[in-house]
Amino acid sequence: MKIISARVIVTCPGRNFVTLKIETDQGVYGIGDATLNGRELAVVSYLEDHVVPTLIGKDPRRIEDIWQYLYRGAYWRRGPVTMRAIAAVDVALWDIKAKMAGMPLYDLLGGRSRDGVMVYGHANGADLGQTVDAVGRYIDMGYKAIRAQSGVPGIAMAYGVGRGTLHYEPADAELPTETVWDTTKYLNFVPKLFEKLRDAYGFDHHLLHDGHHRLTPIEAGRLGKALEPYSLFWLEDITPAENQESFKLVRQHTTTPLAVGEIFNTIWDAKDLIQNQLIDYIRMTIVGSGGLTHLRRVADFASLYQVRTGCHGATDLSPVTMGTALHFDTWVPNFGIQEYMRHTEETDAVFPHDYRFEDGFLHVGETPGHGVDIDESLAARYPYKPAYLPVARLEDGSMWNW
Ligand code: CS2
Ligand code: MG
Repeated sequence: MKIISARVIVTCPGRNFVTLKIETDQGVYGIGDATLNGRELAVVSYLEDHVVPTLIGKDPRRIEDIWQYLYRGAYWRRGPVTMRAIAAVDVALWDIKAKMAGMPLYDLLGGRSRDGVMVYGHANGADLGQTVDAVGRYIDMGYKAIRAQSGVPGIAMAYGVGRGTLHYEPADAELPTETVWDTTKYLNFVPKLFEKLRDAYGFDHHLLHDGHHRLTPIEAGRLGKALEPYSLFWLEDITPAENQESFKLVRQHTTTPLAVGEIFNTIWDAKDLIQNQLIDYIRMTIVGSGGLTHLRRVADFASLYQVRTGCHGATDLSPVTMGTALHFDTWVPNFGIQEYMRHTEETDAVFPHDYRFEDGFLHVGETPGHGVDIDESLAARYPYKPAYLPVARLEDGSMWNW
């Protein structure tokens, strides 16, 4: 069996997506997601100029060997661009293998560990009242778990407050939007938000919050401690994680569960956090971490330390990643939760899929493969449109973390 073509498809049904389509001499094809929000074209070039030429003629059944070839063969290892390109190839090959086996991907991985995948949605509002109402809407939609992000008094564009109610797309301009951040205002506000939410809805639903890399470790410990009365499911990205050891400082001060990893791209970014049990959930994703081949290694390693999965699932991860992640989530023994930021109808039309939401859970279909396709003629109607993530500065103008 041979790979006869590998094509990169860029489409922008409301936001940019990069998809790799691998075709074989047996007439079976697979697709993989390679989207890197704000840096899409870097991955397009990495794939088209440096990966695709090496794939033609290779046996698509040799998934592990091709993964090792692309990882070790690049010489320059790791990084978000490299690992997304590898992920796109890896997922397309797993899609092909499952199609050839006539199995939904979860079956090929080892079968079901659960009937459905618990997901969390994104409730947000410009102020505390609107956010409380938004959480109520998600409860009415049947969600068991809801992330709450709110505008913060005195902060013009707080993280996670989107345009509209169901969809949140942070990449909002042809050059990065400059936002202003103030940690004191944020720290004074967030405990009030969760006190209000628990007063309004009680403790029967999981509540989550994303700190989005904004705090120092001691500030993170302070917030985690202040939120303990409200029993969060997790506090995410509460401090930058390049220095994995800094989470020891956070852990010393709080029992609020910690989640991190959406910007990680190999196990090396998370190894110390996991083996020292400095986190409770690992957020690494299929698209961001070199595909299924690498992410299941991360999950197995995490299971040794009772760390569970909590895959990132924002709108800028395509339905191909969501579909593949759901097969992974359906199989993985140490599953925690799956983020589910809904895609727009335009996006869902470009990427027809068989997964479905029901009563707070997502369910994979039984289609052989990962159950997601791409409508190339529809995709062609949405040309690439440059869009960048915002940047953040402190009130004195210093660069900060968005
Ligand atoms: C966020 C994302 O979903 C999340 O947890 O951190 O919205 C993140 O900001 C985007 O994926 C960045 O493109
Ligand atoms: Mg996040």
